[in-house]
Amino acid sequence: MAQQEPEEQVELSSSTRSHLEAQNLRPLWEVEDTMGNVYDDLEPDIWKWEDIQTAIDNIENDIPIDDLPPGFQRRVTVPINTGMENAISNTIYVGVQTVSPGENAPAHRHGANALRFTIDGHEEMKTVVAGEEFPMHDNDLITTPQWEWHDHVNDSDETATWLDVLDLPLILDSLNSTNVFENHELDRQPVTKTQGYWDSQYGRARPADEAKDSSIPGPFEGNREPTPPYRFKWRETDETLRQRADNDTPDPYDGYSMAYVNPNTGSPPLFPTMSFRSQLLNEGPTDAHFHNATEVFFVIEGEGATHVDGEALEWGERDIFVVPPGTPHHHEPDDEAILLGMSDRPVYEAFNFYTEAEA
Ligand code: 1HN
Repeated sequence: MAQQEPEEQVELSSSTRSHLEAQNLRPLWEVEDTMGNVYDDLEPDIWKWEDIQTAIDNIENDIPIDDLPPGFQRRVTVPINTGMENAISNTIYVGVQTVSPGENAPAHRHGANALRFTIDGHEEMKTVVAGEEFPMHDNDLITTPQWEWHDHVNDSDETATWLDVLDLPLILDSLNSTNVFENHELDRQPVTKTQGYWDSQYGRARPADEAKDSSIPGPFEGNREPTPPYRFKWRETDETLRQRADNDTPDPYDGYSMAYVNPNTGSPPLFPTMSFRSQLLNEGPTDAHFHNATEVFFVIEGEGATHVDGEALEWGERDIFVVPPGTPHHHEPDDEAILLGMSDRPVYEAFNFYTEAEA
């Protein structure tokens, strides 16, 4: 990813820097150089939204996107696990990105899978993926599959914020490989599709003549079905959660839980490397279990605690926390809560290594 060396170090103010350090947060352009190491002492950990918000506001005030190292203009604050120096886990990376009104995070593409989970969205905040502008509304989840061009354009009058999730540490650290990366020749990739195009290919109604867009690469021999560019609108996901809560029995460990499916297959996982769920918890504490997969959570709504290995991670809306592999854990919502659950379970499943048990 760090193909181009920064020409000069961007300077954060000393107050921004000391706040970041105190809160275990780092700017993306400074963690890139430390990628490529695997860490064995992942800790249960939580980042409170209030601290993340201060960090992203400080960074936004200090640095316009255009001042960032050429080739990687993304204003992102990265939660750093106390046992690590570059990410929240050895497989899943999360960061919180902002784009100010009128700004554009320039187009590039890479081998890592990515998605955006919108925190502060707007109809005029668009992530452009594979030729289509996807409006980012609050809690919408939008995929940026491997090797698809993507840029982020804020035509609204408000700062937009979202969670970036990538399988970057799996590729760079755990596999010690490279994230093949390319900048687009233009800051803004040409918009070649109308809004809703990718949904017409992979949504509920599809081309009857199988004339699916051929620009999605693969599957190559041995590869999983590729994930298409796709926007999961929150109002639809939220509705499905409510339907489950009204009609179904909750899972003992995860409450009422909806898997984001790969629209190409209609089944989870969303990416070959990462699986995503929205989980509604409203029936008291869940049962404790443990598994060898790593889980990262973002709190969509509500308050509560997740007990990990005897430690209570107390969370509120928009907090981010991590449950390390093999640690017994259970959730305890105060009342009703909705979590975005992210897991590297598909990596284990690919090799028949996945295990879980009641704690
Ligand atoms: C990336 O491409 C984005 O496109 C955000 O917005 C964060 C972190 C590491 C590597 C690539 C983006 C990223 C990233």
